[in-house]
Amino acid sequence: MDVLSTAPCVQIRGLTEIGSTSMRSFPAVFWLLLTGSAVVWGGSPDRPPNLIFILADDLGVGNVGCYGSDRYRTPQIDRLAQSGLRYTRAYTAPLCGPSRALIMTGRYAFRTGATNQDRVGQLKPAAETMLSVYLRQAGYRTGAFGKWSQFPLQPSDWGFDEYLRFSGSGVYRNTDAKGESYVVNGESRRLTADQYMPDLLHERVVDFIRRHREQPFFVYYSLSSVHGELLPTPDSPAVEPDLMADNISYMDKLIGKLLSELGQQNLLQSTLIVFMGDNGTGKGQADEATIGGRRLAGQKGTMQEGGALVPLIVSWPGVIAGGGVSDGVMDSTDFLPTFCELAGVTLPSDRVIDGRSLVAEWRGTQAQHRKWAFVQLARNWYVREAQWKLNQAGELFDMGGAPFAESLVPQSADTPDSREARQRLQAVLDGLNPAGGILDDGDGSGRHAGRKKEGNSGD
Ligand SMILES: [Ca+2]
Repeated sequence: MDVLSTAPCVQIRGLTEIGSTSMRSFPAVFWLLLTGSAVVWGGSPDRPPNLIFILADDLGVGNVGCYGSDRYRTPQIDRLAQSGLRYTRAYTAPLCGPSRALIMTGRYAFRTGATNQDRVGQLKPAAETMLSVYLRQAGYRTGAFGKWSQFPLQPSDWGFDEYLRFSGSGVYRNTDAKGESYVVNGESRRLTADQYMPDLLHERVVDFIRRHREQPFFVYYSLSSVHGELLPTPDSPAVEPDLMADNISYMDKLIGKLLSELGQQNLLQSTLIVFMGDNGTGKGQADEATIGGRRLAGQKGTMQEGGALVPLIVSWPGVIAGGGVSDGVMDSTDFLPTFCELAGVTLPSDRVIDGRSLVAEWRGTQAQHRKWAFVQLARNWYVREAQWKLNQAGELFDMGGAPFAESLVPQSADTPDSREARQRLQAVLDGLNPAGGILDDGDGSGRHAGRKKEGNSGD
């Protein structure tokens, strides 16, 4: 993993230089945050930060410049990383729906039942509460823009004040059947021939931010990019476009436009931006998403690093120090308690929240907020430490060669270190007890419920 830590970032002017520079005085801010003697949130007194959660689709670490991608260039995302903190051990579920359920509920799949794509579609607001509900209760205006799959109902049923959603995944133009229409706050609209969904989403997000800039707001910006089927972007050459590279570049450009907008609105100091991938690079793209000439082990949908390891960058100039790289393990259940802490929301006591808040790590008061991440898809799961991984079958892997190689360590070959790790991680799994929770009833692929295909659960 060291390779991800040392991957060269494109050096571009940090975001802290845009807008106010008064928040360069970190110690004072930290002290106030630490002592609680005054509520100061990144330069805006008496107000929690705005939260913008940008979720890219099927974008793995090998697709991002500052993670060392050989082939792809992402100068704006790199710039975001330079302004904040980049994680090299961020984990989530290796498929879209289960991954998004972790983010939104803060709870592991064996508790919510979201073990496969179809089952995510059966989540119920009466049983599970999304992050958006807690934030709205805390006074946030909440907006969801983009992909809503594989969640059921509409974003408005889950605590979002406003939304624009399309059907399925990877919608770009109306030439694709799934792109013929989209829904805005319950109203179906036609996507016209001259409209490009990524631009439409960007415009909608900017409009939402402009209208709610005086309040704390939460934007769940769920991109089309870069889920297939990929189409040429407005910037693609007419002849022989490189669809993956072009789509990554266009996504990157739009993120740059959003950062510029926030700078112009003087909102960078009062806004936490999270950029994350929802799972690893897809199978058809994984061979080209190399880092230092090497392909990751596995890809989207697998229980290897290429499935659940994702790019994660957080930026909040004035609070999170710029240019940092965290090798601390985290998983995507951590966002809910993190955002709740920032919003001043007490976590519910009637259910287990698996995530752990990242806020202390960001403030620099705690080096590492958790020692392990838990990853599940269908009936497979593992717990992952920095050096080791133990799965549901009791197989221990030495992850020293991750994300490119994972070495099975047979019990007969145990060293004192591996024996300790085996016991330590087994104790974590025993404590979680996934087998005692809601068991996956799907076909084992993580896509379908029932023993055979049930509807079109997307990909
Ligand atoms: Ca995905």
